[in-house]
Amino acid sequence: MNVLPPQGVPTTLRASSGGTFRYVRYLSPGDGYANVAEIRFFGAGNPLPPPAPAALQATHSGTTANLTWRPPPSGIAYGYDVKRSAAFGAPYSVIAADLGATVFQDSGLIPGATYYYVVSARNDASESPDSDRLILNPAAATRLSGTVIGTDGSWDGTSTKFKVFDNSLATYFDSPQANGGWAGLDLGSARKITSIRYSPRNSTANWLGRMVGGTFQAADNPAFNDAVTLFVVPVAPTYNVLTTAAAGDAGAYRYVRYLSPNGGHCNVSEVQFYGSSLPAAPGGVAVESQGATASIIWNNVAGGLRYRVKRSEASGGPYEPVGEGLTGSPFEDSGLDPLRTYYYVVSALNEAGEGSPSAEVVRYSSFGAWILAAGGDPVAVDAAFGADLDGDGIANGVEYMVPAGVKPYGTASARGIVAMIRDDPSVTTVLRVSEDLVTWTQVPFADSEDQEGVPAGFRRVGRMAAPETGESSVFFRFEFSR
Ligand SMILES: [Ca+2]
Ligand SMILES: [Ca+2]
Repeated sequence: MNVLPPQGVPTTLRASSGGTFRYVRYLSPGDGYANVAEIRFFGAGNPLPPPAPAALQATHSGTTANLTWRPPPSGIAYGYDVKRSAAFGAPYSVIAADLGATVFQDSGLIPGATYYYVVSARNDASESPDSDRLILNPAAATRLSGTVIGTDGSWDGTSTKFKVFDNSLATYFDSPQANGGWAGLDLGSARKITSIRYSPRNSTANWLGRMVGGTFQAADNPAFNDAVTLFVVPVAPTYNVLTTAAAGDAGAYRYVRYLSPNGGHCNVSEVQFYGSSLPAAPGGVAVESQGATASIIWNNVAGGLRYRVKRSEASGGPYEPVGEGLTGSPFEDSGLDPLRTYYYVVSALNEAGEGSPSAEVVRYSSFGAWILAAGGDPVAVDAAFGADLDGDGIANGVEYMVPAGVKPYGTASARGIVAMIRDDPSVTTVLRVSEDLVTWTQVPFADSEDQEGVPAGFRRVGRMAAPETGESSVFFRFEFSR
């Protein structure tokens, strides 16, 4: 050990030398009195991934932030990766890998800029999930205000719960009761808490321990029944500065508070809650498509920091994300099957999470696009492949597949049929032949050698055969199905 280990949780150390041994021990340093609460030795085998580190928090000043966290509450963790993002929704970068201690100083920051941090734990097996997210310098606009609620009165007649929210580190709450005191806010409506900042009673170090084990909570009722825990103060905090804590990923709640540990008299000089509401669904969503690509556009919404585009091949979903971390419209989707219909929705994200999806927009198949171009509604009954949108006696599918019709083709020695059909593999095309218009026999056909003048998306096909002996006339027909 070369750092002070945290109390109350196991610290895992990587064994430094190989070989096999029968005897193992812990040897105390000088003046250590062999003080240690518990030791466990682990041998060969593959440990499970550890749970995420806990209680990530930071103090910062100027260009430097000092991060601390707690080891995972169980499992084996040899090292820690610190990850940072300088923008909401941007990927995290590992800025420190395989740290042996639960502290890290990040320097070179832009003063006042917002940074996002998570920490993961490692062992020989794998990496833990990321810790709760720490937002350093949360945007001032996301600071929440509300009506102060909590334990009435004070020890000294002046240090009431209102001192917790008066923006002064010099004033603090000193509850008349040692246990169970609390101070909080009624936010007026449910908000998702994204960040917490706090500072202990600003006096001498004597009072700092009174916050250890104190809990930040959120609830949907002022009695805090069934409250959820956002953060537990892990160690005696530094005084005269605000510590920023990672808020647990809970839902949106109207009531938030700091609940004192027993014996703490709810001593705390200042608490700030930050949060957001989920962004609204984007409007103005539309899609333009050309072949295998589609361009999705939308209107950005207030409070939306990033956007997500999701796609499905069925109306109503389920949708899969295809565009992530987008800062705005448009998003270009590619690799599409031109003949398939795709359904898109767009949602906005911010620190509170993902807002409701937009109305669905449709990128039609080429047949659907043809119906649209013909003035029809692709989902209407008369737009079906076998229906007749314009009432001219020719089915939609036939008009779509052979817009120029079918031509007989004959010479002295051979006769047959030729047509320019759409190159749509979702449609099955069959050629049949009959002599009496009663019995129809399927016959093969082939691409013509002459493809000159055939527009993109079509091909010329046909069948040529010599007349059989005694044959008078012969009829051909193409059949299309999908
Ligand atoms: Ca204060
Ligand atoms: Ca028709």
